Amino acid sequence: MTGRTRINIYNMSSVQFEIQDHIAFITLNRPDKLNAFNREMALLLQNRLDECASLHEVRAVYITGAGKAFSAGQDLAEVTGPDAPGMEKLLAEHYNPIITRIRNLPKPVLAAVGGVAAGAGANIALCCDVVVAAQSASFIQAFSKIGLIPDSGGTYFLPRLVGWQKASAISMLGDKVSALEAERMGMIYKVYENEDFAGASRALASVLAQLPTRALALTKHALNHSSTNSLQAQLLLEDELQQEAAKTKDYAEGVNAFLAKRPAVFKGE
Ligand code: T3D
Repeated sequence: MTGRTRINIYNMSSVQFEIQDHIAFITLNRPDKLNAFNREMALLLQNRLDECASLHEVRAVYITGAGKAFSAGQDLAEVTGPDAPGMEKLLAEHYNPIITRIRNLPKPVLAAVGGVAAGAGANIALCCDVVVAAQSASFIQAFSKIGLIPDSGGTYFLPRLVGWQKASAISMLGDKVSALEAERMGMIYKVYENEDFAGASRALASVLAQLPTRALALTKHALNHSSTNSLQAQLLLEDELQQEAAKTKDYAEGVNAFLAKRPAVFKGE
């Protein structure tokens, strides 16, 4: 399969999926509900993330939302009534598996937040490896407004991203944090002007897709352990992972390209 190959699958579905130039584009697609998660969407997203993990041609994942939102979190119309799944099921079967899949996916995952990201929608974005936003986007820990606590890793990622005090206040007050403020406090990587957002975020995904994929996966693995390991344990882990990175073809290519004073061409091998 060539790098230019485009695969369009499931494009009428609540989770659109296509692969182009080694990037898997995942679009949360319930725009009339601000891409709020119902059960179907939560399970489909898990399936698509599994495909991203298993397909060799995928070297970066780009998650965004259709229309004016990234995602408004749980579809609140689905949490009441006799057929409501119940909180235990929502976390165990919907959100926790999504967060776990994104963190364990051995490829970089970029969240492109073009509008509001609220509740679980915000925390799914914030658990990604690189988070960028349009200037008009915002992040809301909406949970306290409806009597819940931040889930989907919110209490894990937020204090690590922005520090305890900001995390605590944002979580309790449910503030609407603008994209620029989110960037300033280290919650996200970068903000683009609205008119540049789609092109610039896709270009960034393209950069990620051309980097040495296995080294990025090992970097992700190391970072996943960094906040719970002691320094000694982390040094040992780096040692182990660096030895693995040094066995890749991309490492040989990187060194050869440097010495030959030419750009490296990485293949993710
Ligand atoms: O039991 C559990 O809940 C467990 C779940 C845990 C995980 C969670 O994610 S909890 C947090 C759930 N999310 C929220 O509480 C956010 C609710 N939404 C909002 O606060 C606002 O919609 C926003 C701040 C996100 C955006 O405001 P705005 O003014 O831009 O849009 P809007 O007019 O409020 O919403 C537009 C439409 O989307 C509207 O539908 P309508 O009236 O045009 O037919 C609105 O009802 C719908 N919508 C927005 N968010 C949700 C939703 N529908 C269902 N569920 C939503 N979360």
